[in-house]
Amino acid sequence: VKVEDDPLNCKKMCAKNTKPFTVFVEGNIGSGKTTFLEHFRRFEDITLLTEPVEEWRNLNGWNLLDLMYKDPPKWAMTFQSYVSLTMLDMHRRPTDTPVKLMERSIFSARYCFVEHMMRNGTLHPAQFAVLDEWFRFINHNIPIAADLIVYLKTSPSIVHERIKKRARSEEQCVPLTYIEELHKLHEDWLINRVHAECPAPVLVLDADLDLSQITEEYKKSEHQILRKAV
Ligand code: DGT
Repeated sequence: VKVEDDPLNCKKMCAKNTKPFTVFVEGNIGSGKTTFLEHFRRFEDITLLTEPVEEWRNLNGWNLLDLMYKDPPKWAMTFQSYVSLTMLDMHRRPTDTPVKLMERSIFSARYCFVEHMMRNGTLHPAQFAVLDEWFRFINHNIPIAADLIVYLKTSPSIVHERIKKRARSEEQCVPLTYIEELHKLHEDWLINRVHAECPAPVLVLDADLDLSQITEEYKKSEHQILRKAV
């Protein structure tokens, strides 16, 4: 894809952005990303952007997340297209605080979820190629700020239990093998660095701990995140 100018007008959109210190919170399904974000709600001067799962569950009345789990070959492409759009919206959203905390990113969508769907054949190679071209186009032409990644590292068996307990209706049939494969893809991206690209330094936290102990673990990241907020 060759881009001459600034077709998406992102320079103008950027001018409104205050360039906050931007943190992506990453980790397997059920690793506690939302809980981590909630931990920072008590502090001032931080914008929290939780993942748009509710938008994925209701696009003009359609539950894309459910359609994707029920018939992956038919709906994966549609679902991932919409995930990319909603993620890009979060990346581009201007803030008036010095710190912005985001649940996931366009990078985990590509390197974990789309990668998985490509490897297991859920996405046809042609569908994968289109999603990958969109990702490259966005990545090269739209500024996506990233200053730190907090990786909530977990054991697949522990998050699998949590997913069963929280009983989100769409996730009832999620097998342990899927969680193990997603775990490996997060590790490859954030720890083993198999993709050329990791957009920011990675802080790894032990997110296996249960709720009574996890606050102490979350506090380990406060220094790096909050010093930008003062
Ligand atoms: P948490 O707070 O760590 O428990 O986070 P979750 O599990 O609410 O959020 P997440 O992003 O790990 O999973 C959201 C659901 O969407 C989950 O069923 C997996 C599914 N999913 C499929 N493809 C994608 C994708 O590209 N991105 C994300 N974020 N989720 C996807």
